[in-house]
Amino acid sequence: MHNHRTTITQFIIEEQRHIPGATGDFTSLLNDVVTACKVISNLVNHGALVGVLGAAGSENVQGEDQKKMDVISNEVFLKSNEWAGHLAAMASEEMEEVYQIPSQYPRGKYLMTFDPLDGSSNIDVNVSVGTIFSILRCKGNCVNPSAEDFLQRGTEQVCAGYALYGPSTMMVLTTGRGVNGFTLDQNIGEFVLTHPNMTIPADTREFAINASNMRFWEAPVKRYVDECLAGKEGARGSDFNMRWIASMVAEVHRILTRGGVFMYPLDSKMKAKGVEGKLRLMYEANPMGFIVEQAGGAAITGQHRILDIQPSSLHQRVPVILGSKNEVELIAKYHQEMK
Ligand code: AHM
Ligand code: MG
Repeated sequence: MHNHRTTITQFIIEEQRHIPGATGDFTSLLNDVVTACKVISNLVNHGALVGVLGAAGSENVQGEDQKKMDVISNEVFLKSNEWAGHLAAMASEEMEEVYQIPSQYPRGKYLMTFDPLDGSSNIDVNVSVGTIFSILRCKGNCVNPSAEDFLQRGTEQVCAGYALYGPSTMMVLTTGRGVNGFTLDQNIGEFVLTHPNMTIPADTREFAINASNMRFWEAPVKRYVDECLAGKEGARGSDFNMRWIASMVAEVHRILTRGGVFMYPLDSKMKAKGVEGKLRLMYEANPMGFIVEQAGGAAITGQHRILDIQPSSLHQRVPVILGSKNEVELIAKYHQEMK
């Protein structure tokens, strides 16, 4: 007999049946997000063949050099999601201001934030990159929402997800009822449920941090990493492994698959510049925090749970420490003890 596989569309429609009063709007919005990710996946996959590698020659709002694919992916996401009438507005890592839905289209009841191509420094060297998105309800002015309308805590997210453009293209999603992973079957052009109910093991012996910043780290992070590096002979009594891909999506995906801890902590170099972290709250830390918690892990700044932060601006940065629960709790304890 033919082996039926659940497509992402079927999965989302079945999920929607659990949401009282759902109208189908959300299902349709997610379908448009999925389409955008398939388009980006196709472009990333063809790389130099379609002329999308290299620098765009511009800077984004954060003063970072944009890659051609940063600009193209942003455009793909906007165009795929602006027309259907599900969104009141969008906000992206690549745009300083809120993106208003063009006047010829109806406005909807959701807000979406996204990082169209996370880890884009990896694109030219053919290493995994991804797309991250977070969906919120529009609670205030849904005609021309302002940045303030987006400033909701991570606990308010209706849905968060990422697409990973790696050896396979995958989509990982949560609507607050666990985490599920889908793999793109290029032959039929559909994401298929391959990783139901993803969970993060509570314990791990693997950590990820950019060690070139070691001399700037604060004491609790330095203590944690020193103890990992000391291995069997040290305080932890166990050898640890280390990874750093410089693509948060790939990093989080590894942690969802086999456990681990990811850290981009606050350091003295950032403090001297008056910045609060490297990663952005609204379209990196919150969606990833939601996914990680839904998979049984934890996500903190060091001092606080990420999802509890009351955002103060659209492009706010925060320190991020996430992954296997027991390790994240240990790092939180070091922050408490060394206050
Ligand atoms: P981006 O959104 O501009 O690509 O930056 C975010 C990325 C994360 O994916 C990754 O964890 C981090 O920046 C890597 O930073 P570094 O280059 O300092 O190692
Ligand atoms: Mg990013």
